[in-house]
Amino acid sequence: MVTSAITAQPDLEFAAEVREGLAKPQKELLSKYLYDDVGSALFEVISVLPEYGLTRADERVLQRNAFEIVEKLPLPMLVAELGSGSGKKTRWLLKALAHRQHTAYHPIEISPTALAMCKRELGDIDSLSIVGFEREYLDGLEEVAARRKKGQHVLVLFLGSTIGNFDRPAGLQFLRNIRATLVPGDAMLLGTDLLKPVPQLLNAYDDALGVTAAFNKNLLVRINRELAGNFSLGDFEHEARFNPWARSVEMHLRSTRPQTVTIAAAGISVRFAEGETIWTESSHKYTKEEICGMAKDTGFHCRAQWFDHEWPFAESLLIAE
Ligand code: AVJ
Repeated sequence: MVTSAITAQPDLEFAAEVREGLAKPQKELLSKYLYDDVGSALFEVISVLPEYGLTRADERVLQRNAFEIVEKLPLPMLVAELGSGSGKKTRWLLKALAHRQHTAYHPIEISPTALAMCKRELGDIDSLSIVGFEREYLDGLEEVAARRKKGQHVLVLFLGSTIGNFDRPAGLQFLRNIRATLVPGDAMLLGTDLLKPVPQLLNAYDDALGVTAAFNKNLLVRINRELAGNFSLGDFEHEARFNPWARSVEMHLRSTRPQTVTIAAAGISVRFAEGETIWTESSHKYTKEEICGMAKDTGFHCRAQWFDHEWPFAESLLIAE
């Protein structure tokens, strides 16, 4: 049956990527796998923790400057959001935009749960139609771009510093790929977390309540459940580190003793030395000048930037050249 083939596929891919990542000298698991239903719910909790100011800063900048941002956009336009999440922070911008033009909003998300949540959160805004795409970012963006009518521009929203999960070269490549789906005059609003003192960054990724630790360890729980693994949670601890060369905060899971873990559905047994880590996520931090440089290198120019000063964060409006 077709449906079983489709649902079987993601598991095979997950298994293959786990097998590959755990065979590397620095063991690694891809951060996109942190976001199952439990992981997404834990991230929602992280976003209200006092130590983690990022999400609130993003929302504040959008809320405070929504009308000014909209004034600088080339209307009429279609909106595509990459990784809509709950849709909460997008609300202000969409309200301001829908005030000016009837707006078609297309959230793009691989998680159907997140898509449904976003539709529920934003469904009440007047003059806004929501059509979501359950796709990878670039595939979804191509579909949205194909829907544009004559004279209509596309606005890509890439908020929440999601770009920070890419290392710098991959982030640039991603911006180039987005640019390739756009035409001159199209726009992207890019949210990025800015560099700040290291102790503040480390607290943000290692909170007192242990929510980030749970978010990180959930990846092992997920492997146990979905791939028949036997990770013993008590034998791994959460660690946040600042990498000064990459200018990123890295999350790791550290094995507290020598041990062997079996993951049946991936067909592997993996040895861990005491103290050895699995690298699960990187969150890169930027300067405001660097973002405009990245824009320039990828076929955009920086039209304007808005900042939060309580938790240094930037919203940059990039226009395709
Ligand atoms: C949602 C990717 C922006 O990197 O700060 C939060 C995820 N990880 N705490 C980030 C996250 C640990 C977050 N992003």
